[in-house]
Amino acid sequence: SILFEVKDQIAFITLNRPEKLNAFNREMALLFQQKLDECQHDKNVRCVYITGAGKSFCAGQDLSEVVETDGQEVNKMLREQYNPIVWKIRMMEKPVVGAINGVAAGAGANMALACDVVVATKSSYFTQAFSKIGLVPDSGGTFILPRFIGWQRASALMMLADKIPAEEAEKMGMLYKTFPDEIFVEESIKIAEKLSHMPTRSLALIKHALNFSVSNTFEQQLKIEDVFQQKAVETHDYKEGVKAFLEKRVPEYTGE
Ligand code: LHQ
Repeated sequence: SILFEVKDQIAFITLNRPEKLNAFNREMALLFQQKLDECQHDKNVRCVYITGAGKSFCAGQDLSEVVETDGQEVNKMLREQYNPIVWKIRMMEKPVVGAINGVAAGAGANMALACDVVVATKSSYFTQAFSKIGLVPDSGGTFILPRFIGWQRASALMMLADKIPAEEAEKMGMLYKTFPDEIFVEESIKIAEKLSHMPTRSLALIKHALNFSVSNTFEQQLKIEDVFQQKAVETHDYKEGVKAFLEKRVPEYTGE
């Protein structure tokens, strides 16, 4: 249910249940986590690229498997399946590209939002599908979405469960860029390639500084910048970056 390949320091994770629009069953959720862990620990991986097989990104939970689910079971699902996925994406010390190649619904939409650089095909769309079936947005959606697009729009999207075309989502601030479908794979991989050659430690620190910024005061955040900048200047890539700049050449970053 998950395809995984590491190529030129990019880990490609493909959600692969296309007949179900890549909806999650337990196996897929656990495998996804395993692959995210592998990406975190493999020094050869300097960027993670997440996409869906076929014509969709992910339709959220496979609803055919939760017909009789009770509160306790849902609690187990969130603790063991969904929460760890978005947590691992946010904690990953490397950039994660969300390559949204079709519908992103429910937990699938909110996982997409958790990625560091989200790009989408023009024909894709997002839907906070939860309320349509009597549920609450999960997978971090109630945290991330209002911070991206503002309380009012988040509130409306979560209540109405409207389908938001990618270009509109881009204008709202839910994602970085959209590309025409024909050039999407090529263009989104270019972004992953660029990130995989950048100073990985710096990108990880940027990511964590942003993680902290959502709950810190300005004063606390200035301290975070101080501490993180100290870490950044001690990396090989910083030294290489400055040296290459002064020598007017292209830097060779190692991710260390
Ligand atoms: C699916 C699904 C799907 C199964 C399409 N499941 N089969 C947490 C805790 C506990 C419980 C529940 O969930 C969660 C987290 C969540 O993610 S809740 C939200 C779950 N997701 C949804 O509610 C979305 C349901 N799907 C849809 O609304 C539509 O399918 C979308 C808008 C995604 C796509 O619409 P269409 O492009 O018109 O495709 P379709 O509806 O015709 O779907 C194609 C097939 O895929 C179809 O099967 P079939 O046998 O008729 O070809 C669907 O039944 C199946 N499918 N999503 N989530």
